[in-house]
Amino acid sequence: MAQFFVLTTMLHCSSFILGVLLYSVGARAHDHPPEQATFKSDKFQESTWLGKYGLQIDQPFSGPLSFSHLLYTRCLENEETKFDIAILGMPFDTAVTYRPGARFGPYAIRSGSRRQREIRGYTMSWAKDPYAEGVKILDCGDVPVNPFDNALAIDQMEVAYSTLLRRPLATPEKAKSVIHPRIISLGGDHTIVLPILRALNKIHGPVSVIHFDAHLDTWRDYPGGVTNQSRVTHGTFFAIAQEEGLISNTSIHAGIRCKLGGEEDLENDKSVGFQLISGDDIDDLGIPEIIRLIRRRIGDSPVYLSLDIDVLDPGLAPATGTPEAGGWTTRELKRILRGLAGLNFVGADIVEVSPAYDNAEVTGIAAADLVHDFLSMFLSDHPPARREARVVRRDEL
Ligand SMILES: [Mn+2]
Repeated sequence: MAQFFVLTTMLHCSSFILGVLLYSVGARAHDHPPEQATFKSDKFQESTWLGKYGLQIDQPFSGPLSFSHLLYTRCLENEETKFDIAILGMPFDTAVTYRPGARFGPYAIRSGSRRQREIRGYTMSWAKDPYAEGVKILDCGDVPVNPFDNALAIDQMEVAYSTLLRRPLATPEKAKSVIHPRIISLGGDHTIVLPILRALNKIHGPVSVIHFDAHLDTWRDYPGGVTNQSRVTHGTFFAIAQEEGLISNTSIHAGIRCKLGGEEDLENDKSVGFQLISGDDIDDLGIPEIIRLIRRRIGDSPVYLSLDIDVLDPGLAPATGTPEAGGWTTRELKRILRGLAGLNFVGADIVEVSPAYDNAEVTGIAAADLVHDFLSMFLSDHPPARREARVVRRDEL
């Protein structure tokens, strides 16, 4: 008992001493005035925000959400709005075979782009800043797709795309051979490409397709589908596009690795007009050969690029509807995209980003970065020269 008394007295004493110490530290801090910012010139004596700080850009982590902080414009309704390249969201996800949620893809890609902005768009890999080329790039908002009626939603997407495609260019003098605005669509599940191809067909006729994906997306039908509308899915839209004469027979897939019904799926795929580069080909052929094969297949024809985020390994892009193990890395894909610059691109998309399955925005950030690559690719006449490695010499260490 005596020992207990001694112990508690000691504890009381030590907490008293600690309290006194803390109080004196606090009192000393209050002896000094609060820290004052020091300014470079007298002009910062004003008391209003604008007088003192003037116009400031939003921080990367603040402000309304638009792609790379571009002006968010409702281009479909503002009929006078002109642009050369439009970012357009298509939040449609009601034709998927597995995990839904890609309706939040445009939101996730815009959110993943928050550290990107017009004043900081230069990349060493492209040796280019797409925002410094004198062309007008706008975030044109989202198509207000109906979430209950797929036929209606698909018509809305086609009409929206056609509407923007028919706008005159904002800076035709910069456009070289491009006559119509180019649209980068943010999906949405992959079905959005059917209305896009329908709209493109009215302007360009049949186009070739470069298709990055883990899956073929050329099924003729989905098992159990007994109505015409049930044929229209994110796994069948290319077959429907081919039947409608929207795509030429010089298209190509890259990154394919999904399980198939058998060899007959590959035969059918060929009949839809696609050559195939598999996921494994990145090891067996290498990136330069993959680029060469794609360029040889496409030639000078008008080409549409469709990028399903599931071409990436699920470890690097987990937030997608139908993930497949063993995919490409983001870096590999970016290098292939650089090799495609100079082809006759009429449009591009990035689809199947489904952020409910994301971790730390990994997928949204990767997708936003790929959209930045699309912009550089659209605005480059040829692939960038490989940058010489910057070797750090011993005497520089
Ligand atoms: Mn797909």
